[in-house]
Amino acid sequence: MTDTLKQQITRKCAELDIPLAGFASADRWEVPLFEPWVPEEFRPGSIFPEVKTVIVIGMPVSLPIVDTSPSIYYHELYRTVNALLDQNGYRIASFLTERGFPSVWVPRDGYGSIEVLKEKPVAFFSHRHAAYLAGLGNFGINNTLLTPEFGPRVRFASIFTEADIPSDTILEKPLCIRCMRCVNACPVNAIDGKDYPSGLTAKKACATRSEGLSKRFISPCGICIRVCPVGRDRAQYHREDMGIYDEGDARFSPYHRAWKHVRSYGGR
Ligand code: B12
Repeated sequence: MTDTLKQQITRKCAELDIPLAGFASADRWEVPLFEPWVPEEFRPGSIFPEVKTVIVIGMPVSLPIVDTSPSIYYHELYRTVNALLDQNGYRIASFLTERGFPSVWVPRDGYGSIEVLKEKPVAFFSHRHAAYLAGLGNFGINNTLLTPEFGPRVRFASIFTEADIPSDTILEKPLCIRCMRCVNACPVNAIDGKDYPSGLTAKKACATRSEGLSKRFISPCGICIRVCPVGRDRAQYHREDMGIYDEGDARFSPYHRAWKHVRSYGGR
């Protein structure tokens, strides 16, 4: 039996070491699932009118490196994962286009600089909403998309394709346990503690912090994704005990020493 296109794409993702891939019909953006919903001009059909399906790929940021953030170490990881996401998104779009299904990738971010974001903290397409509609996870109080595999420690890119591919099931059961660790840990009090989407991140405060860190070569911040207890990556890296973030907990002093060491080099 020949593979379906969905199976071929899933296999291609496995070959590219992409652990998460989900599929959402572009029609899913047309039925608001909560308010405020994605404004019309930000939907796939407004950006690439031929689109039938959005494929979302997710690549993790490794927990032990995120644990050192803000640091040059997380900064380098962020840049590396970003480059891989964009290259892989481009490759999958080319793979489909060559097989007769015109496709384009959407870069993982899509903004020129943090100065631009401070004026207008919005990109032309939201990967978090795409990942949600493609069944990869659901929103946490920290305003990111939490996944069963990596909690919020995963970055996304999307592919718009003319191919009509069956959608994945949206994950209804909330993953966020409302522990409020992200709210309490945010150094600029940007997270208000309400459930998404009524809860909002103070985008300007968050972007301004990121700007400061960027001047020191240690952006982005990442603290709200670091302290999230959700995600199987915690067990994978043996970091399930959240006492690790209590700097006074002597059981974890080797970790605290390691973070202090890493943070002391490579940035300002
Ligand atoms: C701009 C941006 C930022 C800004 C603003 C953050 C914010 N809260 O929006 C800053 C620099 C502060 C930032 C910070 C971070 N970011 Co950021 N960021 C983005 C970016 C580039 C665009 C987001 C966007 O504009 N989406 C489009 C709009 C339509 O969506 P929206 O803002 O959610 O709008 C909704 C509501 O506001 C509402 N709405 C109501 N009224 C109106 C009016 C208008 C005009 C609009 C447009 C919308 C709107 O409608 C929308 C639908 O519900 C995305 C990449 C991308 N292109 O998706 C990454 C992204 C969201 N960031 C990401 C991450 C990880 C972070 C950080 C953790 C830093 C880090 N990298 O370590 C922090 C987390 C901050 C937080 N807790 O929210 C990841 C999230 C991954 C995940 N698992 O969810 C993304 C998806 C990047 C990626 N490719 O993976 N980010």
